[in-house]
Amino acid sequence: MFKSGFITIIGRPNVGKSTLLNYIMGEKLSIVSNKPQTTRNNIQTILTDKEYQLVFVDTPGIHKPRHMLGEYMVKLATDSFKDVDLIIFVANPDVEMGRGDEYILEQLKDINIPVFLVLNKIDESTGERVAETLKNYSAKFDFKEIIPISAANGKNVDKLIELMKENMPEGPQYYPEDMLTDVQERFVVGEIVREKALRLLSEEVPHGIAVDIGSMKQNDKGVYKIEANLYCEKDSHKGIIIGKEGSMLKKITKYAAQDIEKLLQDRVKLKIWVKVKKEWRDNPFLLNEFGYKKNKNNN
Ligand SMILES: Nc1nc2c(ncn2[C@@H]2O[C@H](COP(=O)(O)OP(=O)(O)OP(=O)(O)O)[C@@H](O)[C@H]2O)c(=O)[nH]1
Ligand SMILES: [Mg+2]
Repeated sequence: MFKSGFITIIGRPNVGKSTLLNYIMGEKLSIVSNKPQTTRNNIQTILTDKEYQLVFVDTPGIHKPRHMLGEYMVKLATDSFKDVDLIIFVANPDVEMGRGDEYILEQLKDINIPVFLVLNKIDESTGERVAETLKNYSAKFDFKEIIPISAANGKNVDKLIELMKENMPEGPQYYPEDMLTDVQERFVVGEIVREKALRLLSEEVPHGIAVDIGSMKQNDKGVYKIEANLYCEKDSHKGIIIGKEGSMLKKITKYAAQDIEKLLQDRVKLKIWVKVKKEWRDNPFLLNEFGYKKNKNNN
């Protein structure tokens, strides 16, 4: 009997949803940073073996939006609850349960889908803290399973996958067995550039960044020539992103090219153009341009 199903991974920003997804897949398909609101699109990944196909959805962290981009992100995450077989709610035992978590749990009460509570980052926490958080959350919601894990070192992740499988209905193989994700290479390349910017820049600068891949072509020698446009919101931000004598942009380009080479398994020549688009995060036309599209994602 073949089992399959859709599993969404939700939670507040920065709890480690994308790290967990990458660990499960054994491959880096979703970008990760220590800044909240790293993930902006729903990213589907597919894990297939002889008996199961699990289709995961990594979602943006649910937060109180302050601009149209944030509204779009939160809507993607909350829409992901609807057509799934299992919901993985990720929380951090070292962060107090807040209004954000209660808001999410309220929404989950109305739908009849099993929910697992995954307490992540236990490598950074204490047994008491985990036990206490577990108690606080259980008082608010009837979770089907509660699993403390570390997505960073993989502790208990195998157990989590087993429990996921147990909760899958009988079903078809939705996707070909060698398909890992529904997002295109070009999208992942843009995300890698954005990840390096997120990691290297600070304060409000990285949150106002969008990346669009202008062109990506492989020449006769197998080298990928990639041109990326990196958009920011202010002239002052552009200066920071380029840095003194171009030093920051050089770093972003170097680290991004290294990761893109790993992804494409070939040499990469990356050129990044920094451009200013004032307040794009509140501009419906530009949001659409940058791929934050209603009804359609990741293309
Ligand atoms: N120590 C520790 N750090 C972790 C663990 N899981 C994730 N992190 C770190 O937590 C930070 C956030 O991780 P992400 O995977 O980007 O979190 P996210 O929930 O996807 O965040 P958003 O996309 O912003 O909603 C990164 O710096 C990760 O390296 C863990 O198990 N242990
Ligand atoms: Mg994420």
